Amino acid sequence: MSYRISDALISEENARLAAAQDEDYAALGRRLERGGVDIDAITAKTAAFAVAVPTWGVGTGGTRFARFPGPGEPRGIFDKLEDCATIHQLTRATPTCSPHFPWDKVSDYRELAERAKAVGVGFDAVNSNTFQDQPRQKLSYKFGSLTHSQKAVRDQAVAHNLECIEIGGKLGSKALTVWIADGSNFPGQSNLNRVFDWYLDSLGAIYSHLPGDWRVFLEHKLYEPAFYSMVIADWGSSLMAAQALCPKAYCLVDLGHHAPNVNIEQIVARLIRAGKLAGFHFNDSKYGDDDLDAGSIDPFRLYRVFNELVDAAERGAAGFDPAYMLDQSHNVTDPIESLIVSAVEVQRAYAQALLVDRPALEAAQNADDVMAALRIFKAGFVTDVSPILAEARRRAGGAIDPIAVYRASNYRAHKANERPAAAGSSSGIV
Ligand code: RM4
Ligand code: MN
Ligand code: MN
Repeated sequence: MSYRISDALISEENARLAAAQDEDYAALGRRLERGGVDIDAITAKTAAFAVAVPTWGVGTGGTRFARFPGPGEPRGIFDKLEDCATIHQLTRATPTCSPHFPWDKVSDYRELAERAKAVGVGFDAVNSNTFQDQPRQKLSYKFGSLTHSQKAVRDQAVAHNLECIEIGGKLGSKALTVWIADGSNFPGQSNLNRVFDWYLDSLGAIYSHLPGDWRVFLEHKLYEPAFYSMVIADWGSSLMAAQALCPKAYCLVDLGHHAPNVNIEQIVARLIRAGKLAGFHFNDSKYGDDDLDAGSIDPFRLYRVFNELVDAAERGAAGFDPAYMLDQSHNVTDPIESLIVSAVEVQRAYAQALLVDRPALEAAQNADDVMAALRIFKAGFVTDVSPILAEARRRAGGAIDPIAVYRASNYRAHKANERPAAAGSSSGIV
């Protein structure tokens, strides 16, 4: 029997923190009430907000130079499910995980679906992987996959995506996320126009096999691994493709996939306007696709993104139904702790954005009162909503302080015993 944190431990730890939590929640409630905001309404909305955990995020990541695995690493998807379930048990914010194939490949998907159900997690979007060659793979993706110059390679990449849809169907997923590493490292290496045609062709083939209630999420990325030109480098290319493929194709925004200083919230606003926002891969970064923990570097940016999301939800923007996922690489922290904290930070940005007084903001905008607008806009960000987040967790049976419970449980030490380390270490993203 593998170790699971007991609900009794959560209750015990919650009892220890209950008096302080009650006091903080009541104080914040009184403060918000002065501005006409009902704290319980915000707590209920926050509790309903969920973000999916990436299955590849529960293992220690790495860089091009090295990977330093920690104790009790998951050895496969069944172990990963347990870790994902633990994150949800404590945060009550991550009811689903987003699997990656072939990394999470198994021989029996019914068994996988049953195990997921038994531990209490569902499946979000399925991610295909044509950015690496797999053992015994017939044709190489070294020079591209869905946009390779050879049709046979493109067909192989399409077939892999179709397999992902088939697997996802067995797991209860409703979306396929396609991120390709295709691009060129040198000018002249490929025809910038032709590769886009091939992308549309390949995606069209995938799209024609998409079940009626599925969506396909196109993920763009500015650079890496191609350093001169990525085929789907930006939201413009992504939107052109999504509009050409229509109507179940949407554009996914990974926060780390843009040029430095780019106004991501404006991209989000435009995609919402086009009815083409698929959702997010949340993470944070200082320089590039750093895949750091959400909210760890620039929480204000995350807040600004959520401001657009809350704005869209409150005005009932047509076709607005984003999927929220984390996509991070945990190289120096315990991945479970990073994912717990990141899920909480995403929820925090949401709760804070809910506090913006939108009618007052609009009035200040219309009156050209710039300073008033800025202050109203930032009011949510400068509010410490921690008591709301803790209350949302407590009411749902989670932990007031999830990291404290996780550490008190010695979960990692238990797993180190149960999961003997695999020999050797490799570099790379996972
Ligand atoms: C990529 C991209 C994809 C993710 C892989 C692991 O940079 O963000 O979403 O699946 O990394
Ligand atoms: Mn991503
Ligand atoms: Mn990435």
